[in-house]
Amino acid sequence: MRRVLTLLAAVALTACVNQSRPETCDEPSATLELTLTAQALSPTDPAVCQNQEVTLVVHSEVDGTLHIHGYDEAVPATEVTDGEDLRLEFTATRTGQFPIELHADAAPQGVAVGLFTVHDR
Ligand SMILES: [Cu+2]
Repeated sequence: MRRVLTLLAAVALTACVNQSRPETCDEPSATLELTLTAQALSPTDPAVCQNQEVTLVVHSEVDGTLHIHGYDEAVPATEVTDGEDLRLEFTATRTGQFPIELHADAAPQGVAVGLFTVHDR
């Protein structure tokens, strides 16, 4: 009985991980729309799949600099301006999870506002 329960738990866990994969994983490109405030990114956990051509459209409500730790080669630190949209286009070659950080002009110390995930294919 215990064995059956363990198996069920394992199946549930796998289903959970699969659900977190973006539905657009098989498509060559992915466009994500995000809203940025001084405290948070929304949604906070943008995710794509490896080798997709990614476009991040960031509607900013704050002045500052945005960057993705560990993805600096593909996405250099970029200025954001309150009321303007920032468009970042890059290829998601590296898999993993990368903190998205905002250095607001009003509070230059970095604040982690989200987590960018690149799933394995
Ligand atoms: Cu930083």
